[in-house]
Amino acid sequence: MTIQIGVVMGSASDWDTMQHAVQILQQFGIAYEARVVSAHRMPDELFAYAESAVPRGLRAIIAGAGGAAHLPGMLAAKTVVPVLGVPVASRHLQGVDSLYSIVQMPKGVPVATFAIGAAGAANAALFAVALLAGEDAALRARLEAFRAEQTEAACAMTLPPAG
Ligand code: RP5
Repeated sequence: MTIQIGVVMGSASDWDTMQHAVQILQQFGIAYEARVVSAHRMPDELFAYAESAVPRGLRAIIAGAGGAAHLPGMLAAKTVVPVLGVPVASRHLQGVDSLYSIVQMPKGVPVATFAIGAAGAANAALFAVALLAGEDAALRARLEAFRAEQTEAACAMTLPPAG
């Protein structure tokens, strides 16, 4: 099966967050790969990964990193495959540094940036599913069913008495 979505992260310590993206891809039966590609510790591998994305047929790359999070931007600099950036919560600045690093791409090289942490990772994967669903009616139906389930759950919510 051709890998459609790449999930990369700057460190194994990002996995707690990034596994939420992988869980969604698994749930929707998307062919994915997940690996560590550190921007500052393995820049040659980062370039090689980005340069291989088009020839390998990747449809999107979900890239998570924390701190001075160069990984998504540098991947985007080296490929036209859409890069979905996930800011990982950092030890000292709680991921605000990661968010700013990823979201503030200068004009011309975009990175689609998601929320800090697990919600961002899951949403990046759901966004990738939506991209693929544009050309896959069965996948689109599964995505619509997923959304309908959330609607049902929200409609069924009740609140406890006040006080
Ligand atoms: C970044 O530095 C990684 O994305 C990670 O979020 C952060 C800390 O990395 P480790 O020191 O845990 O390897 O490159």
